[in-house]
Amino acid sequence: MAKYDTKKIEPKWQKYWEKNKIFEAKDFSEKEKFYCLIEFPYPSGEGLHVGHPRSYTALDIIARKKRMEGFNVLYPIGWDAFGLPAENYAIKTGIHPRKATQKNIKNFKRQLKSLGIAFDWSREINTTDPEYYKWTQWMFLKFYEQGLAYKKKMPINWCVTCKIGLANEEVVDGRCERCGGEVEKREKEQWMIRITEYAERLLNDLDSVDYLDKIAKLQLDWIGRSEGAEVIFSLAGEAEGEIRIFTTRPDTLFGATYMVVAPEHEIIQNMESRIENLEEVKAYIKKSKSKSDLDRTDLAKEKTGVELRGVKAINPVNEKEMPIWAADYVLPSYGTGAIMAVPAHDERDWEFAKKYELPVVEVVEGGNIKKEAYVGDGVLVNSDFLNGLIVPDAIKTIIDWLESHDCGSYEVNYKLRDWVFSRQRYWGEPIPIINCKKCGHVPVPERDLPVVLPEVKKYQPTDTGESPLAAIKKWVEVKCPECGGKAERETDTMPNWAGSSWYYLRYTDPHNKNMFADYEKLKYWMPVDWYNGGMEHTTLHLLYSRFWNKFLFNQMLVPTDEPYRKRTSHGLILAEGGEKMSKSRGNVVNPDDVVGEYGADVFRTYEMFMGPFDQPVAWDTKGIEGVNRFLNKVWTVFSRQIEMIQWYEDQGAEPAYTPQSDSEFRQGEPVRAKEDELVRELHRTIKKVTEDIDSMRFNTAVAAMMTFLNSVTSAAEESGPEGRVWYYLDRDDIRDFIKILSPFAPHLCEELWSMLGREESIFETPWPGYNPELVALEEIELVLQINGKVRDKIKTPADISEDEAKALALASEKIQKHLAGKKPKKIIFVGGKLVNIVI
Ligand code: ANZ
Ligand code: ZN
Repeated sequence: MAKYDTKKIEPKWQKYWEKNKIFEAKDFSEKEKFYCLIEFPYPSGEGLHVGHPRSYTALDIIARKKRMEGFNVLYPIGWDAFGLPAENYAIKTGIHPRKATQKNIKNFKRQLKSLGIAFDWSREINTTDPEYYKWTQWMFLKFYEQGLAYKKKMPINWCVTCKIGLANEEVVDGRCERCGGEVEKREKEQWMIRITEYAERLLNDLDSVDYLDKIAKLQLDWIGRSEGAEVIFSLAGEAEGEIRIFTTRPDTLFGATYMVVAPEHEIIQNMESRIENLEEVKAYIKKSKSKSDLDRTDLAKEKTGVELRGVKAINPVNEKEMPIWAADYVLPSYGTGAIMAVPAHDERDWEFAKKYELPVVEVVEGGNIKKEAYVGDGVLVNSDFLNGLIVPDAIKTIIDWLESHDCGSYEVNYKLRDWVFSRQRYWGEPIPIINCKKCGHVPVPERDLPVVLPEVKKYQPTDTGESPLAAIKKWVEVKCPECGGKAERETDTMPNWAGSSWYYLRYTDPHNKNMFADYEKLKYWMPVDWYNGGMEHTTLHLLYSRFWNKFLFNQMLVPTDEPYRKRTSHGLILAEGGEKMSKSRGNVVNPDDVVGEYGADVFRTYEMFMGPFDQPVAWDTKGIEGVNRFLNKVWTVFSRQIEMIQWYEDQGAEPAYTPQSDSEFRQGEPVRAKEDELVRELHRTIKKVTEDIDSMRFNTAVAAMMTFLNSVTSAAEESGPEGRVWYYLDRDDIRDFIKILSPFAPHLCEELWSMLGREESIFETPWPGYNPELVALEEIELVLQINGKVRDKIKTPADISEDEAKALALASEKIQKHLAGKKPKKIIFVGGKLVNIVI
């Protein structure tokens, strides 16, 4: 018998699959399509992380099974290759990000191929390829044409020491990730994309897709829809102007005792001449600049603020004058950037009022506002015409009142903000706009796309906050496409999220030179049937790409409103012991080492076996040893059985039968010994693996196959004299078992398959069915007790009914003996387990 040699088997089948194009998807095939997608990786210099293959193997298993079930499967791969690490590496070494990226891709590709993942490599894409980002730019211009891309002053993170703008991920605990220096907010004109216009649709259409509950909920929370009212407060005395606030609790208007505006609010600038303590206010504004939004709104953090002395607002319901404060717990970017404070019924307002000794007026009964804010429901008090109403009714009444008095209206608010689409960086798609003094922002004409990233000498962002592109005069200075006059290119580049917002479309037609994808191909392939990715991408990437697709759908450029029919997520892989895997901790497991030691099939199967797929799980060397033993045993048992079958066939014996004893064997009329039990177990295993794959319970699928293999070997051990090899499964049974294992351990199974004398790839053959009768016939040992003491055990079908089980129990001789004529008081049945007779 040949040895299980992964170093020989695995490359052999990888080459075979590639040469025979087994995993290439066919456009417009008659078969039903199935589009499987994983989040394409960023090709980092560190190479593949063991976390990547968890997602890729899972969908590989699904893709391979779907193919065997007769679908035309598309399972593509590509590279999301713009981004900071390559750029920072360039800043350090001077090596062009393109070069570094190419090298990293080469390494990733080698690693992925060594894992035997059934990607359709003919559709490989790369977001940094000008042929690709030409279309990213083209789509940006569509947004611009439709008024969804606009420029606006926005705060950016500015490192005071490095004098450069930082991406959010470069700000760690409010400090610059590179130098540890102070980071402040600076205003800069940025390109924005109006995703908020789609907020309602992004929310409502969650009903039409099949996302894991926790994923849908995160999307929902991120969009953050709130219903309430906008209320207008005029300023007291001579002061011109008003303060608009958003509240979800307009019913508490009579309990509002002061106003709070964000330190960034324009009212402060407008009122400068009236504010008596302007110095103090300005000092406060400066201090709050360095805080993150999270720090500002955290309930646990101490609230701070400063009163704007000299200006007051008027409460429209009772004409009372209210002080106005600036405090950073009010964010400039939510609602209107200002609130009415109702300390009796809002926790943050309550704390703030206590600290600064502001009045607290109860307007909803039910709590103890001396001790804490009462946020619950109840009956309105101290509220004039609202008195006696319960909260929901009071909300309706007050909104009517506000609307009829022209000082407010019903309002829906979203947490979702417009998408900041500018980066002052080099390694991204140039924004295809030309800025002309006369004509304003002029789109680069379509025929001039792509706007290719020029070569630069220095990748460092400039100390004016502009992208390094701004320093390349030759590239920046162009003629205005409209008036022909002197103009300048936009030097901002797009964020990392741009290219990944539409890549799933490009896979349907990756080599198209005339369009981002042919509409007919999109119609055939879209939507993606199953998309798996990390929980960390649930809010940004998932939302951006849904939005992007919806926009293209509106433009009639894509055929479906939603890009992904189904979305699932995998848990993280942690280091042995449960810590996060990281270079600095020195606990990173390198996939190359695992493949080198155990082979790809063990690696893949282990990653599926290590724990529930959607949960975080720690790497465990013992666990991988267990899987290694399992696959080695599969090899030993089945290659031996196949050899045996071959031997019997060569003898002219009927291969479907197994000799029960030496004498039978000699007579040439063997009887198959354990057929019923083993075959039944095989069918149960097929059913379980089939269902488990569909619901991503890969770990229990592997466990079931392990159990089955144990049954096969123990059946062999129980029979026949020592040293003899018996077989209990016929060719068809072996074939079926190899098939259900094949998506997990494709190389090993393909090898066993070829040993069975089959010419085609196992992945071109149908997925095995199971015989429902055999599955239903499962037998269990039913425990029979009297007063909780075990008195007998009998074999019954697993699905035995309560009545039948009770009857059988009472019929048992041993039970009868112990009952000794006594009448049972009660008989308890636990389905599939036991009958307990109480006397
Ligand atoms: C008065 C009030 C009384 C409020 C009350 C709550 C309870 P959600 O549900 O998250 O939309 N708010 C409004 N704009 C804000 C901003 N820019 N920064 C910080 N807080 C802001 O929350 C809406 C509530 O959050 C609003 O309703 C407002 O406080 C506050 F008994 O207004 B409420
Ligand atoms: Zn012009």
